[in-house]
Amino acid sequence: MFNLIIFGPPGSGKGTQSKKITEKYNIKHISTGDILRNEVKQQTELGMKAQKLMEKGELVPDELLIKILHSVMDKNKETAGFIFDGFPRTLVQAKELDKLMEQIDDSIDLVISLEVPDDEVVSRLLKRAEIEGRKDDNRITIGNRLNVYKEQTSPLLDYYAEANKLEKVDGVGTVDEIFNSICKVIDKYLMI
Ligand code: B4P
Repeated sequence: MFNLIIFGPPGSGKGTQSKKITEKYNIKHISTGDILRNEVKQQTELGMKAQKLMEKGELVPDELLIKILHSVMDKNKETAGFIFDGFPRTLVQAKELDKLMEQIDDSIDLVISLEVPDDEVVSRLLKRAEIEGRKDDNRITIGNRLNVYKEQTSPLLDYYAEANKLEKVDGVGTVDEIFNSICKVIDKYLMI
């Protein structure tokens, strides 16, 4: 299996690039943001718990995310690999993901970090707000999401750098330019 994490601040293009990676490399895309938004839409018990936190730009508790992940991985045992988009976001989640991978005799192969400056992500997310009207894409919540990213999520960069799994990619440019840079990193790893 080939297992990849796509990492970066909110609005860095994780979701956008994951869709293209999934198509090209035929691996299963797991977006915890999409899963949570779907739960909110259906107003499930989990969705109702997550909604308030997401609208404030806070993280949903680790134990809920770990349960979700466990269940999605379990339903996709036949896949050629996974692309994790928006997960892990805390050290607890990263360690739990390592454990889940171990249970299936596998591991995370590569972590691609999309490097995008704050002013660029803010302008992308404000633009998306006009098009899609996502409740967490407003100036105040975006500011909080960036703070949460810096405090709780960015320390994972050290975790994966120490494990020799981290590759940084410039996340500024056209979607296709960035995708080409990502493919070069993946192909080098897979030695295509
Ligand atoms: P996510 O859905 O993961 O939201 P995100 O970080 O904003 O990234 P997203 O994938 O949507 O955006 P993208 O960068 O592709 O999470 C939302 C919330 O869910 C979190 O705040 C949290 O509350 C909760 N959550 C999710 N996972 C969790 C976890 N593991 N633990 C706890 N809580 C969790 O794209 C952004 C915009 O940029 C798009 O409009 C896109 O079109 C545009 N764009 C992309 N590439 C571009 C480019 N190259 N140039 C210009 N624009 C571009």
